Amino acid sequence: MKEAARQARAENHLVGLVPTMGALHEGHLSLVRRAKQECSRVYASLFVNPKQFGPNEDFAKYPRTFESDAAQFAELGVDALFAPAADDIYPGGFSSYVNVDGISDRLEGRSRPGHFRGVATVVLKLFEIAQPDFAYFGRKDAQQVAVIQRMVRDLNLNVQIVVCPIVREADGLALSSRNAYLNPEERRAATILYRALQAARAEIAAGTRDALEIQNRIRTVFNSEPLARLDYAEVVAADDFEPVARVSRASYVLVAAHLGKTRLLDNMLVEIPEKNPTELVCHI
Ligand code: PAJ
Repeated sequence: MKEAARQARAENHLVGLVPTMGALHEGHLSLVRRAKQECSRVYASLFVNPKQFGPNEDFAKYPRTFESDAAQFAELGVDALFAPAADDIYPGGFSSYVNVDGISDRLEGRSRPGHFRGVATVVLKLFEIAQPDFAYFGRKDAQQVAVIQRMVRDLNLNVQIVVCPIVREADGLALSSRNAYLNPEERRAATILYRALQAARAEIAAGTRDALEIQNRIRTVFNSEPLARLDYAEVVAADDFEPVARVSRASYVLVAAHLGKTRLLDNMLVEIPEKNPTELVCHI
């Protein structure tokens, strides 16, 4: 991979990298398509990163579908697939980590201690190995994007982060490799995350700016679905993930919920247009 990256740079290619853990779905593929539009060389990585899973999480049972993933990447014109073994990424004695303090400690980081340290560490390694000009990430994992953007800024990395929209099923459920864990009843109930965000959008469209009111609206929607257990509903600033009392700058409305044993995430980006700052724009 390093040799390919060196050659691409020598040939003045614009290199795009799409990091994944495989078990591909349209969300992943949308990142590859975007990269193909913007870059003359596109690399994908496929690595189920043990360091971002907690001891009681789903590392062992995380879906692994290498053959079909590799075929899908090839079909979309990915120039090289980097799929290292865990020992190659973390050889014996590995002891260097990236901690993005603050952002990493809240929300997902609180539910999953060490998760973002594992993400930031592997993503920095992938950047070093593949030397991309652009790296593509989904807004689906908004806090992950904020952690990586902060790392890029703080460590002066020579890569531009491209954030891509959330790809959803026809009924609104955000695509996720973990949706495969849902049984049919849970799958039906899982649209509650999307429906709660729609209710939050309606609340904002009606003029609500108070974070507590938006959160309460989401809680009420969740109360109508006994199969779902809300983990958190939060309104945070988009750049530093600090909670906001009112939506007065670019913010995320974030939800995390359990459907049986499966934990799902979703979010809505709320932007304040410069021209008309009173008309907030919500992206679900
Ligand atoms: P993974 O969960 O495989 O996701 C890879 C990329 O696909 C991430 O940028 C994620 O945000 C994006 N993605 C997932 N579902 C999406 C959807 N419905 N719409 C749009 N994009 C979506 O995220 C990881 O892997 C890992 O943490 C990784 C960054 C590879 C580091 O190990």
